[in-house]
Amino acid sequence: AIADTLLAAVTTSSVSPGIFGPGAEDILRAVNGVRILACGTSYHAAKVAEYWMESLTGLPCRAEIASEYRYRDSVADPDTLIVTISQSGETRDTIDAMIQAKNLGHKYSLAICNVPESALVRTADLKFLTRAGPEIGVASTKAFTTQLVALFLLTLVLGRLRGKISDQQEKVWLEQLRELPGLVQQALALEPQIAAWAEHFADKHHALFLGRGVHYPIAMEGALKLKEISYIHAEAYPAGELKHGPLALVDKDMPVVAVAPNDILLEKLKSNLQEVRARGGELYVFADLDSHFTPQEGLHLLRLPTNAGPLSPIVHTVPLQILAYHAALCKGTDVDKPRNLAKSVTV
Ligand code: F1P
Repeated sequence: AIADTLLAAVTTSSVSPGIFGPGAEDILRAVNGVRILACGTSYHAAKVAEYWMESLTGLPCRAEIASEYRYRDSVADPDTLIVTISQSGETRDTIDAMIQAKNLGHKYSLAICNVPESALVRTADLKFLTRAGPEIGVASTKAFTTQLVALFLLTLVLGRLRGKISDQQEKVWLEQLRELPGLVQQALALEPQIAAWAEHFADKHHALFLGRGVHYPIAMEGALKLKEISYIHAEAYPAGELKHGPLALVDKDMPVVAVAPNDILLEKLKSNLQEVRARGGELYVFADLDSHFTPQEGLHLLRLPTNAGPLSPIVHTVPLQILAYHAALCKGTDVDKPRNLAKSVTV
């Protein structure tokens, strides 16, 4: 019953939260793939969805940077759903990428957006409003986590319409979605410890963020937040790529942040982290409550709640946002109005 209610809400309702627009359910039934276009933080949400979509719905899914896609002659499959994501709904690159997709032959578009009256929402065939409320600052934070929730719901609906997600499985995930605010609260409670970590970042010029699988885009988002508001240069790498280049940079002056949930990739990640330690890199690890780490010098560890399954990327986002915030406070930068950045990039 819960699953059916959700399905109805997100396919036919004109009331938030739901996917609405003419023929929404028929369109979602007809699509044979998903291509997601977005910029900045919203692009990182798209990258998370790429993992969710392919593993939970079986639909091919590709996330692309809208500012690149809009200028390229991509091959269009008309039945591939174009999903655009934007906090502001006014990002020129994202709007033009959606128009480009239509010109290339894509039949259907869906906008996931925080601002109902925005140009992006007006242009898309289907709309999914996140209604996170306005971001106070320039950097997108709560918009990102709600974009992820919307993308997870879209994944559930597409998976269910394709018979890939059972009623029972859907019930479990919906229950986990209901528990999400409590898990985020627990992550927020780590703020004092994260603030103490941030002091170690304030005098550094570079930081490296590592993650694997669906948490690699979360590492990307952590690096972007640190760059945007503290002006510390930060890069994110999938941890398995360390040995293909970035290991050359590791030394004691470049903190290495690891997104380390207790999932099937944890053991692989741990061996990547040992490679960092062996070269004198200081590790700042966000683990889950139920994962085992042997204490060692140079390994700073904080524990989030027990692993949240497919919703883990949402929980793991929060401490990275707090880390960037406190690093910025330590450096005295303006967290709400970072230099050179605009709230929405309309040109
Ligand atoms: C995209 C974005 C933000 C970033 C900054 C500049 O915005 O890159 O992710 O934090 O505000 O714009 P949007 O399309 O999600 O509104």
